Amino acid sequence: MSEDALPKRDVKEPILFECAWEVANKVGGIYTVIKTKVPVTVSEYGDRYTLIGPLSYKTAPMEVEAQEPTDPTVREVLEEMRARGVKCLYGRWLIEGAPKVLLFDTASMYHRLDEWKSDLWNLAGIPTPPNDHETNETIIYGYLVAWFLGEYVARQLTKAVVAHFHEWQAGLAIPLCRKRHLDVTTVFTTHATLLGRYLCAGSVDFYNNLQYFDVDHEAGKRGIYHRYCIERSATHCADVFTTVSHITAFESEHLLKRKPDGVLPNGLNVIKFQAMHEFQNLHAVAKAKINDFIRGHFYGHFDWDLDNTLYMFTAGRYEYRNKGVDMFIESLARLNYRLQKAGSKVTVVAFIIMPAATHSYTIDALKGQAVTKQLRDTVTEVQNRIGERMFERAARYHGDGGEMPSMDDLLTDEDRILLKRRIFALKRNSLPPVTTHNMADDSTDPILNQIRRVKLFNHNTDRVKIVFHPDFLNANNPILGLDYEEFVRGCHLGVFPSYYEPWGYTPAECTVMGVPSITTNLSGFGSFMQDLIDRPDDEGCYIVDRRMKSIEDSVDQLTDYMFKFSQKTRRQRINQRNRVERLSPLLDWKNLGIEYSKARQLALRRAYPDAFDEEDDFDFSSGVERPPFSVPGSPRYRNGAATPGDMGTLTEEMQRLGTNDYRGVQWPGLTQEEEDEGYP
Ligand code: G6P
Ligand code: 1S3
Repeated sequence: MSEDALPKRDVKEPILFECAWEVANKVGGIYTVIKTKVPVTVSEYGDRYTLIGPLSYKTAPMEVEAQEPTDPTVREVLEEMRARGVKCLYGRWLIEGAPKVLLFDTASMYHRLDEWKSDLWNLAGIPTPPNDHETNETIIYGYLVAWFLGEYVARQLTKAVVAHFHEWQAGLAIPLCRKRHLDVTTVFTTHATLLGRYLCAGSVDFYNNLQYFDVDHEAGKRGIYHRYCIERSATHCADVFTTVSHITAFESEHLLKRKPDGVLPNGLNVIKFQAMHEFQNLHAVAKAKINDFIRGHFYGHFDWDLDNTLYMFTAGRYEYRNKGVDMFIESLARLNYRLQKAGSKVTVVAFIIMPAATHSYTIDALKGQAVTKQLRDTVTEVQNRIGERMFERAARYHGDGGEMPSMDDLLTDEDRILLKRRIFALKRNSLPPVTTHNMADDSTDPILNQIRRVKLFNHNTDRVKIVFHPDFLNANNPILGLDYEEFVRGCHLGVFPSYYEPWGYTPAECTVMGVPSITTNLSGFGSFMQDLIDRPDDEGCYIVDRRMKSIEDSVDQLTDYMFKFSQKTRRQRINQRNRVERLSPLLDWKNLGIEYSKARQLALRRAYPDAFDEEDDFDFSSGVERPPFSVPGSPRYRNGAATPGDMGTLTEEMQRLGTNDYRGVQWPGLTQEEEDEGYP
């Protein structure tokens, strides 16, 4: 059939396939993006929405309920693919919104890897080395998705199909769709760039040299040239290219050589409590659990007041420099000095929650919890016995005006000895450990080494104590037995001084739980908040300047934020938590989901321009609430910047303008001399 003879596809009710390596497969932040966004996407697309991911036999049975496809075209395509040996699971993802999912078993097609690799080389000139497992998975997944989409659009000819891909691991299908001229329109969203992550983890002055990197050379030097080619071809072949923040848009323009069409900020599925004070109560309950851990961990040296203690924390993937742990520890050392010098009665316990290779819990950490538990049990026993005796004495009253029992009668010698034994068990010759686990690489671990360098060893005189928990949190752990969410609620301040952070879910999660946080203007989240709120500091959203300030000045600024926070009264902290929590709507998918709608609209317009009238404006009426949203006692939002991913701004104005038009603080300008010199 000639192209003219093909029926026109309906762009008003398109079909949507969203593809990502983390669909029903938790690896990192993209899982959170996809999973939390599902309810708004389902409300817009209903059964026209399907997610496509890889099939992990370990996790899929817990995440997905198998079902037969209701769409006859999908059923037909899958039957055919199965007949040719493809294994897959189709069903409902068991999360809020219960979307349809299709998971492909990449292992079932490994025998075609070489064939597909040579096809990729012939088609797109992308080379692939033999032993890169992640790339092999990417190729098979990409070819399966492209195969599925090709068969689908060849059978279903009436509706337009939008295929949205996240990150390079899912992006390979995009050049395949383009080269095969599949009648789908594609959106590619990158959540970081491969080169950016690698370059930042080294000791490069990344942001000031972005325009000078010889990208092919740098990728080759790091052994990721083939991956970079996949990422770059997905970027260039997509109808619409987007990132998660303006800072990553800026980075992408230089490293991937395409200016993004738009920014799609990450949201969360915000759950509002009936009563405002409910989240404050949750803080108090969770804090009590952290208090229990502290009594155990610091046994023998626990000589401070928990009512005057603040819990600060950082958490995330163990990327020492990228996540700013280096800056956090240095600032903690300075905070310790300032608190000591000021004679402060406040104690700050700083937690670092970053999974690393470990052997097990340390004996010392386990013992601490055991001896305090024994003490607690003994006190409960003694307490019960005292109660019994008191009751017995009181019950024998017969009108003679008998006296109250004395303490000596109630607390026997036996009880005293038992209690003393438990107290002696709390004696300890060593300092409370800075880590809860035996590290696999104790002597070379960068976090431990820096703690050693700044000498934060949990001395009694230290006002800042450190607990490095190199594992995920879990309510069933014998040490720090809380789930991550509960732990965050119990803390007072999250500290995330990242150097490389395309978005950064950790501070966003703090915000919706009403926990103040510190981020930087190099993180997508930090810049986003700075862009939306006039004075973010006043709202409990502190932003360290890591763009225009020297490292030394940024460390001082971070120290200052933490010191000032430590001077707040309880009342001020409670007020600040209320203010932070009020920012939640800014991060709610109900408001941010519209940016995804815009991206899809743009993709449809680009693929089917004739289906839209000249005056036809984007139709955003479907299901998503538009800001300004109702926020009680609302903070001062910046004028006109309520939807920072504004597609119109980026596609129309920004294509025209230079690089410095990205939202957020300006970049340091280069002198003419520096411009001429280029990247050293
Ligand atoms: C919440 C609770 C209060 C408690 C307070 C402690 O607001 O509702 O009952 O006093 O937390 O706050 P703090 O910042 O000292 O942990
Ligand atoms: C990326 O995960 P990461 O921690 O490796 O994607 C996340 C979701 O978009 C984002 O929040 C994070 O900044 C990126 O770095």
